[in-house]
Amino acid sequence: MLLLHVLAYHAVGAACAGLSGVPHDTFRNSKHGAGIGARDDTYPALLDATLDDLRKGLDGGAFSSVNLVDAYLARISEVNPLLHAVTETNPDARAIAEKLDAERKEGRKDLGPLHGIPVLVKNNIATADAMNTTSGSFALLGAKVPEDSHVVALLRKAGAIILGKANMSQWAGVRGTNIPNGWSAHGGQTVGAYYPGQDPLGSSSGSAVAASLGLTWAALGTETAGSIISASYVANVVGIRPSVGLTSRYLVIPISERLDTVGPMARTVKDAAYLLSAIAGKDTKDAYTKEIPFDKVPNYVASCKDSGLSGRRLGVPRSQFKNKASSPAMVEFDRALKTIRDAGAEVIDVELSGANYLNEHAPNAFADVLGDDFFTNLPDYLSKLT
Ligand SMILES: *[C@@H]1O[C@H](CO)[C@@H](O)[C@H](O)[C@H]1NC(C)=O
Ligand SMILES: CC(=O)N[C@H]1CO[C@H](CO)[C@@H](O)[C@@H]1O
Repeated sequence: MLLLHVLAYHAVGAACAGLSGVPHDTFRNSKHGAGIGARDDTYPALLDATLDDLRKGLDGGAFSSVNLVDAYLARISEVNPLLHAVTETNPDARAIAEKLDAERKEGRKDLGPLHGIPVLVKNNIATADAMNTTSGSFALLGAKVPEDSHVVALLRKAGAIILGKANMSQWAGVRGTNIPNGWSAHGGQTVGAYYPGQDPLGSSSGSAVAASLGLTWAALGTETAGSIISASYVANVVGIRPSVGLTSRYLVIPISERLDTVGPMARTVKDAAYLLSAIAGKDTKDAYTKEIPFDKVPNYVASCKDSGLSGRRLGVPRSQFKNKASSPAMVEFDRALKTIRDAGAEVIDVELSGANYLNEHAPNAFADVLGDDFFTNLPDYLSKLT
């Protein structure tokens, strides 16, 4: 735990207390996880707060969604000049939070699972609000979308507050073959929070750094080839790459319809599962979602229990990462496999014969598919702009 992870800890309750009178510096110097005042001691730092913690605080009246939005925005403005994880914040976030607070106060029984919870989304996921959706490019600054992307519409339906847009590698990494991870013209250079100048990988760089630092409860990223997974592992957060078509790509700035997918990035597996449950499902505007083999989205959260891995079988395609054999990450990888085995799963080595064949006989096939799809999928997105 380095640099910003130890610089400033905001207990949720303390941060909220801070915004209702306690001076900012008081909680800034508070110990990791500690709160200020009796009612705050039961809440962890924003950095560690899970959905269950936040819901408990909101339902119990210890703090409001307005308090949460204020606390997260304060934290974003504190670290963003250094890390550039967030490109824009939502000028309407507070007003939305007020409305959701009022609904909660009415004691309504039909509140969504994310009611009043702030979420950041990657800047290629369209929001039909005051914010821009640019994929990091000035070419799209000021462009208007006809409506929310399907995943954002689902988040709003679940009660989430779209807090802002997370920075990313411009055009999700296809601006050029040799540009820095996490850099975009519109958002600047995202930097990882673990040591000065840390490469955040990408392209969902801002989503990962923001989730890891508690600038938001959790964030959405997108992945074509590694953009959720790699940004997540260097930020020490949980990233899930859903099967293509499990989450709709409608009004998500594309690279390739055959590979793109929208997924959750959060600090715990269970929180990633909550977010995935909120955004998965069929959408008439993304034909790939027709292939989802079930009508009702499974309860991913219910699988987050100690016995969740027992009886499962996982394949490890070792020949695919031969060139990583000497990486220190492999030591941790094998340690993780042991943890997974200890949790009751069977772990076997597998060969991905199709991938091996492609590597050997058509090493450019992957880039060709991306390039071809980008040429048709991007104009299709642009044609929807109003
Ligand atoms: C969106 O971009 C426009 C510039 O075209 C800018 O004026 C506006 O402030 C941006 N929106 C947000 C929320 O930053
Ligand atoms: C919200 C915010 O802090 N946005 C910043 C993101 O990064 C760009 C470029 O570095 C700044 O100009 C924005 O102010």
